[in-house]
Amino acid sequence: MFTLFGADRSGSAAIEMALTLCGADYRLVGASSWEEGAGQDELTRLNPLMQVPTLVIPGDGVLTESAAILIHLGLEFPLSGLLSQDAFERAQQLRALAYITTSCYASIGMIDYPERWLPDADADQLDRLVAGARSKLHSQWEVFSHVFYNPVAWHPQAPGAVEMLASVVSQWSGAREHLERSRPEFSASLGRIDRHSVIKAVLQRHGW
Ligand SMILES: N[C@@H](CCC(=O)N[C@@H](CS)C(=O)NCC(=O)O)C(=O)O
Repeated sequence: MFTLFGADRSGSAAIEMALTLCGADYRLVGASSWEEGAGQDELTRLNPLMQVPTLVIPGDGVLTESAAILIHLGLEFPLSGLLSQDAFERAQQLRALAYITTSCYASIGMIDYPERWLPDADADQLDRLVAGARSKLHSQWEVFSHVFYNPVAWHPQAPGAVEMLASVVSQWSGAREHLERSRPEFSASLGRIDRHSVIKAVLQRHGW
């Protein structure tokens, strides 16, 4: 049994999708740094960053970092389709997962918590940092589409780990609206992924 610590409209949605695709048994604990409640102490004990997704795997190991969680599940459930069985394709999928988390997800952290980067800044400086990070985020998604929107890395007809993480992380900070204007084909492909039965059910549960 897996235990997933998560919150509505957060990155834990991608892990819910992955666990569902794997047919894995899991329970969901609502917890986050922004919602005080029973799960928060437990989350802090497991993950000192108090971030979600945090996943407790059978045997009580703690996994954080979306890319690591998705790769672990892909390896544990090789027939799930989370990762390709083909080493050449999988290499690009691992690259795409690392890209989304180190580039796009990292920019979201700056947009949501600019004071963590500029603790002494005034409101105007924080606003400028948020605006810069938002613009950077949008260009990071354009680069994603340029590099990964191809038949090796991107499989909208059978979404796996990359498509699930992209579907969720692109929901934030105006990325979808930006891509609709700047990369309409890639944007339509994201829309197709959102309609996959497993993904659609989780997106709906999260109110997207
Ligand atoms: N590097 C982490 C980032 C996770 C993350 O930033 N999660 C957000 C929610 S989507 C969070 O919990 N933020 C709360 C905080 O940083 O206080 C990952 O890839 O999973």
